Amino acid sequence: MSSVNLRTVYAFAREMHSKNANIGPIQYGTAGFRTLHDRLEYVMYRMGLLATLRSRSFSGSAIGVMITASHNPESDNGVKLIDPMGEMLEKSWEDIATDLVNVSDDDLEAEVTKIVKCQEIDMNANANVYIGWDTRYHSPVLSRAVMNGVIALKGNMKEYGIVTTPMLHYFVYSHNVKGAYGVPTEAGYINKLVTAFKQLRGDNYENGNYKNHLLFDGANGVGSLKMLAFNRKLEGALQCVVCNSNGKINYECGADFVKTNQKPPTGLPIAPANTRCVSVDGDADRVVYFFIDEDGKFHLLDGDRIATLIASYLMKLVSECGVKLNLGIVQTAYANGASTDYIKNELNVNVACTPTGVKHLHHKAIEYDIGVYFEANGHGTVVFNQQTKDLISKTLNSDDSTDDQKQASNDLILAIDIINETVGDAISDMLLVETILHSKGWDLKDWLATYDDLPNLQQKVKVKDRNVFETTDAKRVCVKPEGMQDQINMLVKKYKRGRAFVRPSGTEDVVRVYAEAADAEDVKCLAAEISMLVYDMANGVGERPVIPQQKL
Ligand code: 16G
Ligand code: MG
Repeated sequence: MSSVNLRTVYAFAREMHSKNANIGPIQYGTAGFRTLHDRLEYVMYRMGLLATLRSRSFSGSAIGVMITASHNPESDNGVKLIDPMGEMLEKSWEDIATDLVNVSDDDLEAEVTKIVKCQEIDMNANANVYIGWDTRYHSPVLSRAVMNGVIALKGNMKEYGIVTTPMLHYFVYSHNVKGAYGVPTEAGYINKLVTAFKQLRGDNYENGNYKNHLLFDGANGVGSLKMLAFNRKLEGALQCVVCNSNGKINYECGADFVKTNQKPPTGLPIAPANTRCVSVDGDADRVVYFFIDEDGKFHLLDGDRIATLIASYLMKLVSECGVKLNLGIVQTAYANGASTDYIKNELNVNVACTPTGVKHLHHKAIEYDIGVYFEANGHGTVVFNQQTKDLISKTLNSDDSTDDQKQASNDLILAIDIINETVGDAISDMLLVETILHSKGWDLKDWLATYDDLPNLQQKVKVKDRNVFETTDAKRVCVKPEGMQDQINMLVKKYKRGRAFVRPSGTEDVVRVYAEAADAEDVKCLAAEISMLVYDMANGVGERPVIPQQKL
């Protein structure tokens, strides 16, 4: 098998990154491998091997390895692989990754040989692996293990050090398309986004109710460091005050905390009522907005809101350009029912629903000329196909276009430059939202007034085996255990505008329950009733959920 000696793979594994024989199997989940940091060294080493093989299978296109546990607590870490076009690892290779991680050290060499054979990999081909990590203190050690995996298979690597997950996606893609998307460096990335942002903003940084000031909750993660770097380039075009930049990652702060608890993070300075605030997660691929009004009430503007705001802005520009394009919004079952109604009835836009997990949304979104996809948790972006980009450029450069059409197409091209099309990107999404609010002259109250969210709740139920639950129809219908869906339907029917579903989590050992209804008290009861059902149908562990007192 050519110049690469696979004995090294085994020797490195045994001497440096050995797998404890007692460790149980783990799975490449919704967003890669994720668990306690001290159980991950052998996983990282093997992902270094796998990324090298994957790169060779593409004749040397760069493959990314991102070391992060995203919004999880500080003690966790994880790893996600990035495919050549900046997308998440293809499904068939997720299974290969799972198998590679679960073999013993002694079987590792044979498993690598098997992959090379089955995938017909030319071991003389070039291999390039791009490595990045978040701010967790154990990330540098784990990155060494990834690098040793690359070295064992004689690949080349580039360390990007501490970067956001979406930055690494951008670097991989920009490199592989030979700079056509942007310069694959941190400076190149910041420059691309900031240049477009400043041009769209013009010289007036304020407009109507839009004020040039916001608080940025960086989740004590990499997002806060990078936002400081953005600030240096923005030079006041956006007055963004970076908070939560050096405490425990995701601890009582960040987008996941804010969305799940429906309350503000700790660590923000006292600010006047209605101050615009934004929270990102630990690796800065999710973003949500929020504010506290003059009565002290907390208001959240989540991924559903961001999707509708972006879609309405892009539709307006497309129509001003005078071109016909098929724009669609992609959501998951977690999208608030009110947002789906608003998209269908007010925006008159196509809306699709896919299973949870960004890759599912991304794949659906690329079916549209312009696909806007967001999970309610704030993870999402916009994708444009090549014909769309060509059509917009043609409008800009055509002598037949009016000045208004040229202006709109110019704005669209700049908006596309702000967007990181490879994956959800908190900072890029935020710059786009700021651009839109600025152009509309809106504060967060104006944005909130577009529609009223239905009260909703998410709960977790611990059961003996979460895999007894099986779902279909984008996770909205439970097909196992038998009879479960009929009982959910009966409970949901009792409540005005009731909707609920259950699904096993892809990242935690729990079953998730989602409920919404017209009334906030009703939603608590519906969620509790469904949680009780889950508990009873599947041997719940710990305390049985109870129905709130007032409804008994
Ligand atoms: C991961 C996914 C996120 C999804 C979440 C669901 C990526 C990059 N991240 O964080 O999209 O919403 O898992 O978690 O795909 P759950 O299965 O535990 O509910
Ligand atoms: Mg994340």
